[in-house]
Amino acid sequence: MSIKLLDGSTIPSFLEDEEAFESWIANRFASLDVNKDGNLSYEEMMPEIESLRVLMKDLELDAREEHDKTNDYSLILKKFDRNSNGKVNKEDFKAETKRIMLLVAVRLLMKAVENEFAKLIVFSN
Ligand SMILES: [Ca+2]
Ligand SMILES: [Ca+2]
Repeated sequence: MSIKLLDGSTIPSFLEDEEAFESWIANRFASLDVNKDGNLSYEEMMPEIESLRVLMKDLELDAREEHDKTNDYSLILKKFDRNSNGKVNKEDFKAETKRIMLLVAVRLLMKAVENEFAKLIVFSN
């Protein structure tokens, strides 16, 4: 399942379904953990970071300019690696993914509301 396929209203129910979320996280983690040591190195995190960057940019969650790309990567990585030991374990991964998905859900709902307002403005003119 891709985060991009979810809309603002399906994300919260998905997060509440602990079993579905847990197994989705486990699959995602396993596919990123190339050397199967149970931790994600910064290198192994790269595909995930890249897709998160794109997603956050799409949703205008990050106002930083393109030239700040390296900074973006390390900022996102730092948030995942909560105890700063250079590795992201499954609990770190789960907690931060959940946080980001909630952020995305809120942003999608805000966008939906903005679109509704835009329609009202068009109709009233
Ligand atoms: Ca690994
Ligand atoms: Ca860590």
